[in-house]
Amino acid sequence: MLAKKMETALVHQVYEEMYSFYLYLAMAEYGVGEGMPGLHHWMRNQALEELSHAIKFMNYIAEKGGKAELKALQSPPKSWKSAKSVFEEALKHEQHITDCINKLVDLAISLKDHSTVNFLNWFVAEQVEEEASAQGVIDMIKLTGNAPGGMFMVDRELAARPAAPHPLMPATTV
Ligand code: OFO
Repeated sequence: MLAKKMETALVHQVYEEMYSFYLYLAMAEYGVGEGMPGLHHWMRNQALEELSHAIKFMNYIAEKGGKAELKALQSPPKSWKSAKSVFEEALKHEQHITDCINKLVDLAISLKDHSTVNFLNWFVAEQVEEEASAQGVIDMIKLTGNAPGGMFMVDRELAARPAAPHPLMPATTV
């Protein structure tokens, strides 16, 4: 059983993960508009990962006897000035998510909720990867983006991202 404060904070994280899903879907649409199929593919797969994160939180809340009441999502931005600014915003967003996860861990520790600390540790590790992958694309754009055909090469790299696992697969844990 979760403390009410912990349950409310975890349910809010479902919102954060769903907004991440929505934000990355919007960024994928930027790729369609700019003729960058690789960026579209990369962001669609990132969005699917975020959906799987939301489901992971929902499953855990359910396992602990709680209920994730879903809130309305805020609209994501519609446009960016460049592919680089898309990934800079993605990195900023991931830093915000890292902060959210750290605050959840702090709360779970203060409540001596060991199972929630254990659950959240997966996300602590995941955030290192999430920030590094957005930073990696920014670095690649800085290195090659201004060269002739540079963005074409970047887009080809983005297209090589492996497909995300089915986002509803974690549902097997309930
Ligand atoms: Fe991007 O890691 Fe979840 O939100």
